[in-house]
Amino acid sequence: MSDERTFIAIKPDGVQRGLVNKILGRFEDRGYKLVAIKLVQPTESLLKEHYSDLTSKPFFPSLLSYMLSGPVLATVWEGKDVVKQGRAILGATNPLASAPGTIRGDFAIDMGRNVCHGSDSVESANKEIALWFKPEEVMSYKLNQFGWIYE
Ligand code: YYY
Ligand code: MG
Repeated sequence: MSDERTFIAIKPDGVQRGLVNKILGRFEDRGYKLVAIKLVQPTESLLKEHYSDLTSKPFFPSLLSYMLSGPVLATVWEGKDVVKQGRAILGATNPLASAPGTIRGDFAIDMGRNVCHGSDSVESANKEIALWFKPEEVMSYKLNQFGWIYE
């Protein structure tokens, strides 16, 4: 199915470092369809919901202050297998373990400055999209290139 969706965010360091165009470009170049985009200054309550599985981890306080440190570019991308492929485009959580050619492997060193977020399953993508976007902010439209990307 080519209508799978994922939530991809450029974290405050990615925005500050001017990496927005490069990160969005990798998804565009691959053929994925951008269906929602906005700059958000996240609140603590939004982040606690977003990272609800991590709130008891020792690194959570530093993750929270990192994510609160500036605007985040929130996006939703649509296309075949986009959740798994999106994670592959971003690279491993720890940039030192990320392959060159991935976003984190090309643009990051420390785990607490890994520049981007991607949903880890279709289920978490649905949860995250609903958390960061209102339904009317997520567009439905036909990509003109569709037939040149999908057989
Ligand atoms: O989904 P992903 O971002 O790749 O990793 P998660 O395990 O969901 O952790 C979220 C976020 O927390 C990660 O991007 C960096 C940070 N983090 C950390 O600072 N130290 C860890 N040991 C694990 C995660
Ligand atoms: Mg995660």
